[in-house]
Amino acid sequence: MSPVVSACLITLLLASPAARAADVQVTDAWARATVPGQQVSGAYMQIEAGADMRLVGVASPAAVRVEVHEMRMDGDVMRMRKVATIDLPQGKVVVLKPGGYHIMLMNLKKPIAPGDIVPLKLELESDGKSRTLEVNAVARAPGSHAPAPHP
Ligand SMILES: [Cu+2]
Repeated sequence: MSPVVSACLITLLLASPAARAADVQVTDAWARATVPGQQVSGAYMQIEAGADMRLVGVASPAAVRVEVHEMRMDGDVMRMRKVATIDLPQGKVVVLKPGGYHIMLMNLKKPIAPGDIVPLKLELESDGKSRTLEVNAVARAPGSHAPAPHP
């Protein structure tokens, strides 16, 4: 790896809220801040697992219900569906982002303001064993160019 690339990586890691548990690395975890009246939000992050595993669920004290969703283009139509699991292959960075996989926070207990911390508990499964990984997503302003969370 070139020194330039290494320096960039270090900068990225320092700039992102990172969580590590044994062999899983989560970076750039963020949630979308809400506008008044909004009951749902989305959370996003990058996950790199050091061994094959799966994300099988997410919980959060910020929402009554939390689901893992996927959005994808079906022809010209953007469709969303709930997924039971997301595969996290060893060494591959799996990106949860607006328009793709995301964590859907439903029936929010209170509004989310930019800068708020949204705690998330990821349920991971590998080799028949499950464990949880706690991640703090930092709320960002809702007015980004990314697609808004759907109800
Ligand atoms: Cu969704």
